[in-house]
Amino acid sequence: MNIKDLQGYYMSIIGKVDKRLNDLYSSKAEEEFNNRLAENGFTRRDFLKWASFITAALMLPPVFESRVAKAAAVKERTPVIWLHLAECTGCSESFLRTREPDIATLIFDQISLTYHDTLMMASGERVEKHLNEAIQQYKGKYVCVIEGGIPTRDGGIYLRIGSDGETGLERARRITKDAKYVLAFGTCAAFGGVQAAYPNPTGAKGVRDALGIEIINVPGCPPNSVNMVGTILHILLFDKTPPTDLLYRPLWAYGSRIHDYCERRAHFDAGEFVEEWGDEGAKKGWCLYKMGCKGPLTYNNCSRYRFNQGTNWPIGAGHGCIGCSEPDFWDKMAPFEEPNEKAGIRIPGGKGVEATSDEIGSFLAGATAAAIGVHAIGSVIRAKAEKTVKKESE
Ligand code: FSX
Ligand code: SF4
Ligand code: F3S
Repeated sequence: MNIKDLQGYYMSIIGKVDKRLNDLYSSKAEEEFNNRLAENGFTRRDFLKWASFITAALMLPPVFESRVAKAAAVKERTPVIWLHLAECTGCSESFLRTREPDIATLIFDQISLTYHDTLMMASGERVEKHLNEAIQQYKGKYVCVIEGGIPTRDGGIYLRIGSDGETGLERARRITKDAKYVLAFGTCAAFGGVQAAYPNPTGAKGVRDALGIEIINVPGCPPNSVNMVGTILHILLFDKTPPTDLLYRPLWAYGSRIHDYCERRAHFDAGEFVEEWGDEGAKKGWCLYKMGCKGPLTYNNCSRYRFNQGTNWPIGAGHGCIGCSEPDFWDKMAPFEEPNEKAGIRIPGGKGVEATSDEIGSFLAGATAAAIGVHAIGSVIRAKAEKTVKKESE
């Protein structure tokens, strides 16, 4: 499916959504929800404004605004089990700085965050017990959110979690097995992330590759909160995963490039570039392409929604996009502060048009192949080194 087909697709399933919401709706739940909004200092109007914002972000036709609002008041909440594997927890940080209604309202009222490694007060065996009970109680019904890559080398021994020393690989396998939906939040969970960067000593992989299961990827290092909240809301609303691109990223969030909606785009088109950090162009907010911006190669919507409740984003802060929502970006987008000459981006003054998405696609595929090549070389060197070590210890 193409990004242009999204609205038609959603209109074609609107009848099913209405039926589902009518079945799940309860005036009591709505009353409770309204009370909670008031307790948190929000008016109904604030909430409807937010519903309208998220409807637009999800690329739903405007007739869905009232349905998004209604989804908040369903009687059955969706249980969410949120795991942390190999990562930095930046994704949760980004999520916690979500738009209004604040995280407490969203997490505790619209979804039921049954388990979250980082936000929970408890620790140790009590937590393990709680996790196991939640899995049993919500078997086949819960959404499993995973943050972090999965070390797979040597049976996954490079990541152990919990009082039993379970490996991340075992834990992810066990907890995703009975989940209704699995969402990979962050580039680490989606594609391996920083752990998987060359030389990838722990054999880290994204969840789909490590476990061989169907999941939705919500990459970014970290992803913006709109993409995480929106994906959960999509499931609440439709009981369905969103249409995705070939990398299993929701099209509504990852269907266009950073460059397409960038606030500095007019400067790119006018051939006005920052040539050096701190120069006149930098002060005037000109395009960062020559300083290595990978916005023309990166599919994500940060240029529209920014971070920290819309406060700012990398390009707004004066640095180029480093392509953090693309697979293997640590390897294939580097060096981060130089343009990638091989990407085929034509800047004004050349042919006057930037590369087409087909050209970018083939560049990215090539770059992945190149990155795999580097990893393969790394493996050969490592295998040789391991042999040498083995020989020496014999
Ligand atoms: Fe990775 Fe998220 Fe980057 Fe960090 O959990 S995507 S290192 S922002 O925190 O996984
Ligand atoms: Fe924006 Fe980067 Fe594109 Fe320039 S190259 S317009 S800074 S996304
Ligand atoms: Fe990442 Fe680029 Fe957005 S670096 S946060 S995809 S602007």
